[in-house]
Amino acid sequence: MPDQPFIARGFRGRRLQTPAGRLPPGQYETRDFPVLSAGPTPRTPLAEWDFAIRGLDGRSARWTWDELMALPRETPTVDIHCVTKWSRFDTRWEGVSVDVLLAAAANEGVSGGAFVLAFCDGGYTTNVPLADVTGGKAWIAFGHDGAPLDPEHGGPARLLIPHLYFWKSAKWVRGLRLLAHDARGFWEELGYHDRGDPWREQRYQGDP
Ligand SMILES: Nc1nc2c(c(=O)[nH]1)N[C@H]1C(S)=C(S)[C@@H](COP(=O)(O)O)O[C@H]1N2
Ligand SMILES: [Mo]
Repeated sequence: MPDQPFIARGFRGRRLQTPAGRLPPGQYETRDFPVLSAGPTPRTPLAEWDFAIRGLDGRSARWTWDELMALPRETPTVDIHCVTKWSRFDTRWEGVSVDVLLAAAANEGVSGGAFVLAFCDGGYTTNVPLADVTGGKAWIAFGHDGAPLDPEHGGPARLLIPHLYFWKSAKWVRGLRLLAHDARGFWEELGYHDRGDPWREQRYQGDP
């Protein structure tokens, strides 16, 4: 008979020693990587996959998968915070900075306003201020923990905006629509916050 009759995957049976000051209010640390998806996992062949930045006037910049792979990459290690209250520390990603894509789009004359709506395979959307995806704070991530990003976690590519609640990190992302005015995405329409800063506990519409 085994020492321990039953251990759920990832269950550790003790409280983690979470360093003070690293957890946003109301969060707890986990070492699991839960999957939270509002629908089935879409499977788009890479040959059909592209990423687009759509400007205000209808123009857009577009990258095939191979073109995205040819861009300079970064390997951020970041803490992530889900609005359902779990946080994971030191998650390791590989991706292209959104700054790189926006600069290339601007070179092609694709411009927008102060807001962004991310769109995805499967129809998910989420809105963020432009300032939250510029200045080295957001990536189109296609690697996690040294391996290609698992489809459950948004592969082939997801948005990664670690300083906001994780619902803003749109899985299976296919592009960013640049907007002059904020337009709510999937969870925001259902009452979640337009910005979602975990340090200010911006969980729901009406939170500060
Ligand atoms: N396309 C898409 N992206 C999504 C979601 C989703 O349902 N569909 N869920 C969001 C939510 S609520 C969270 S917490 C994270 C979960 O990412 P994970 O499944 O990799 O943990 O993805 C976010 N991005
Ligand atoms: Mo979430």
